Amino acid sequence: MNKKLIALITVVLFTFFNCISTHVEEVVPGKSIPRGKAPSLKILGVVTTSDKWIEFNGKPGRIVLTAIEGEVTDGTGKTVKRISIPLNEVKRVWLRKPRGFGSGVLLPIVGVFGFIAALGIIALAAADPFCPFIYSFDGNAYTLDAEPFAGAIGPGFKRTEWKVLSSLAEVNRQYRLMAINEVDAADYIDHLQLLAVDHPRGVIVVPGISGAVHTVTDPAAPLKAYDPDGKDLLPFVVNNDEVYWQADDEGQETAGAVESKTELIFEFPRPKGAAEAKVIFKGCNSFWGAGVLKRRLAMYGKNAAAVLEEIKNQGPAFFAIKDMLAAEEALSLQLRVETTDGWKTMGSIAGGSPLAPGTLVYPVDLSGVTGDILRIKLTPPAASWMIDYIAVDYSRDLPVKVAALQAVHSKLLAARDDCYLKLSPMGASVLLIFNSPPRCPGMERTIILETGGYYDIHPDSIAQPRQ
Ligand SMILES: [Ca+2]
Ligand SMILES: [Ca+2]
Repeated sequence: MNKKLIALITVVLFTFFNCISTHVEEVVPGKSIPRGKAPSLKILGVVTTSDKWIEFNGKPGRIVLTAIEGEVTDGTGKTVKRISIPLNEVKRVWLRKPRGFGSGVLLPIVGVFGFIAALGIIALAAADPFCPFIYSFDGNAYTLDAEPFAGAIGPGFKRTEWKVLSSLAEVNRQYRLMAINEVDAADYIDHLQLLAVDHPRGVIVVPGISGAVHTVTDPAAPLKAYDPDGKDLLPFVVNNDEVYWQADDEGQETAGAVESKTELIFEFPRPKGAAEAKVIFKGCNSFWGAGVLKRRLAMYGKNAAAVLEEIKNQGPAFFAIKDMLAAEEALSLQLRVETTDGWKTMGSIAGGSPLAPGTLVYPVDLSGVTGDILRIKLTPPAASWMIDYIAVDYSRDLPVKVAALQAVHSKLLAARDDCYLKLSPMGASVLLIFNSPPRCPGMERTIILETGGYYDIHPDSIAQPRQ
């Protein structure tokens, strides 16, 4: 029986389940991904060490001896130029990872140590506690589009996230998602719905950290952005282009370097009298950041299983880990604004998966700010965060029409009621289908994924501490 058929049977089965109290329903697992087996990969593009994005829009790239070779067209699809990039000049890669359904799945893999290491990141991503993977169907292929609940290890860390699904397309008046557990953990999804936002053309729709739908009409780039050494961060953060700021690679493999904080300052223009602003931020945890939790848990050695149980039951270990994550800003960053009374924390910026990072809006109160410059400070643990884009918008939110879409045949996901869809073991998947409402005439549509849940890590998946 193929995986697609199993998934379809699964969604049909959901219609027969009703939830009265806390309740978990197993999902029929699809075909498991063999552990340790390297997937077949095609290289879609690279970011070079000089932070130049090169897309292989001709034939995909491949490794030839010590370089990546690929084809680049001039945009008309006719003129093809072969490009060879030495491996030591490659910073990140985008890969295509074929799967057993659709015509293939695009999986962006963001690496930090060049291509050889990036290949290893496939295994690293599969081993780290980030899940579930949400794939969007665009009519031809399923593309990885979201990876919610990063760091939500246990019900005490359960949270809801919002993310624009950029790869989702309406096909035959429907939207289709595939949720897959691709790691050695159990995913618990409480609710999942789509917000179909019809909005004026040319306006960018971005969700807020708590699910408010914001419009961005006039984003202002930072005038200056710098680290404690005065390094200019503007080339990294001005454009939303997959070119990320990240602390220098050297020494990242040591735990101390991962957790030592740096200080980043961003200066924006402030219109006279502006009392509030929308900070637009796209960033995520790096792969090193993704491994922080796992390394922490691995330090418990043989007691890791007991500690995981304590986290699950919200015992002392739960609060210790929670406090540690907050103090180290491991999974969320304090958003500080310079006021007449000094730096004040005005919000908390969410981290997340490096595989499918999202953009969020953070409204900030500027009533304590004077002058024509707005200064924002972030203090990320240096090696465990990546920042693609930061901007500020002072416009008022425009009226939009929001329709909440429930998955057909999946009652478990309809409400936040502690009735969970459980994706386990590794390889379990479910196809989710949503009917598309008619569009408002003359308007554009943006689809936002809203989903809440958590996951459990299997004690066996925690590696022994590094010596
Ligand atoms: Ca539910
Ligand atoms: Ca960028």
